[in-house]
Amino acid sequence: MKKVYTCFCTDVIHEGHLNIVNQARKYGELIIGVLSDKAMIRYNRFPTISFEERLQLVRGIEGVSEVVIQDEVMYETILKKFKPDYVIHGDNWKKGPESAIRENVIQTLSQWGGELIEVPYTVNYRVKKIDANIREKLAMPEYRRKRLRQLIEICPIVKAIEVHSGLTGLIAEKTVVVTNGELDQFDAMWVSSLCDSIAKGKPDIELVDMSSRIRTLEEVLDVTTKPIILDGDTGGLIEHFVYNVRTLERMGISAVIIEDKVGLKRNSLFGTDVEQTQDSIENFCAKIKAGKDALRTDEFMIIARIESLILERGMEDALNRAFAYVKAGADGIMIHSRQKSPAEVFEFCDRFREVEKKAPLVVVPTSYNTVTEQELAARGVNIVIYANQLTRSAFPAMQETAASILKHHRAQEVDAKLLPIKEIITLIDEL
Ligand code: SPV
Ligand code: MG
Repeated sequence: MKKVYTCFCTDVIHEGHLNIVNQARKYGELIIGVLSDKAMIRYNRFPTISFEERLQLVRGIEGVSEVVIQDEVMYETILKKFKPDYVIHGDNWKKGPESAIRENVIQTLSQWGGELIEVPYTVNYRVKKIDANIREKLAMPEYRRKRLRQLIEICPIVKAIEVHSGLTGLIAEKTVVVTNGELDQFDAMWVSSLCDSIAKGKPDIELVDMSSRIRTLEEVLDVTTKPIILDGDTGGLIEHFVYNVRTLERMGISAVIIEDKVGLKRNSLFGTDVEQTQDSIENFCAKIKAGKDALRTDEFMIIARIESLILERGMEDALNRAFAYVKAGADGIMIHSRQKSPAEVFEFCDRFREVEKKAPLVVVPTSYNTVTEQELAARGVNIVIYANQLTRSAFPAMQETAASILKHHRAQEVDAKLLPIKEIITLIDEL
């Protein structure tokens, strides 16, 4: 009996999957790999059911001889283990990032003369509807809110990128790359106070108020499924903070990060060039406690951001605060730095982790941008935030376009650098 292999990474078995199974059985006995959570989130989407449930789902399909765990997006390791005569797959992976997986399969099979069978991908109203339903489910508050905590458990490091609108949200949601034969994408979104303010032409001084920040969040929530971390500035007055955390929690936001400053907040990257006042440990702990008390789920995270290194108050102060904030109930610590080198952040992480093994650590490597995700993960960092890069890339591009049109009294010269009209009008999918 010949061996046929396929891999499923789905929460729902539909007629397209059953078609693959029926076709496969004509060639021999079928082994189905179920993609692990860790691999599934790198590949296409976050699972809405547990890995165990996905295994059960596939085990329930008639005519499957074995169900195994596929732990990597690329098939190489699992194929080498089972050496199937055939791999069967829908033909939808010929284009886009998934073609890298297809290449990996063809390459591997060629080592023992195996063959790839591709069946026409099932696209009809019913299959599309099932797919859309899964996405819709992921966008619901009860799924989205807890997803950040789930990601922290699954990923070596959670990668968040700045968003400040529906459009930037779509970029965070949909950008997928293939590097070194592996697929990758962002895990979460950071709604930066700096970039949300800049998008409105305002300075980053808590002038863009919470009602306006919530409108930005709604825009992003409306068109994405990935979890959102809100930059909550100082959190404001305790009396206001408790209302705001409830609103955010209800909306399906996963976390708010508040910084230990009071009074007129200025952007941290100004450092000591402007006057900024750090909050007392006592007051800030009271704010954390009040926020935690106001919550109705244990999913939403209140993360405390320490500004001691920014304000040159020293490592001991930063560490004292970190331990105090965790004791007060903070669900994580963000340590911020504006040094060119990651050395002080590394020292903080090492010393923090000597004592505190579990509380998630968050960093924002804007100035120390040579640091890699792998180096940060090795120091016990759980979330890395790329806090402003989308805004910083868009601004010079827009300026250049405006200047070119002014200079040439027409738009032709700059056109080659722009998104073609055909693409801009189809950029956003219609329902
Ligand atoms: C933001 O993105 O608004 C931040 C990070 O708070 S920083 O700009 O580095 O202070
Ligand atoms: Mg900010």
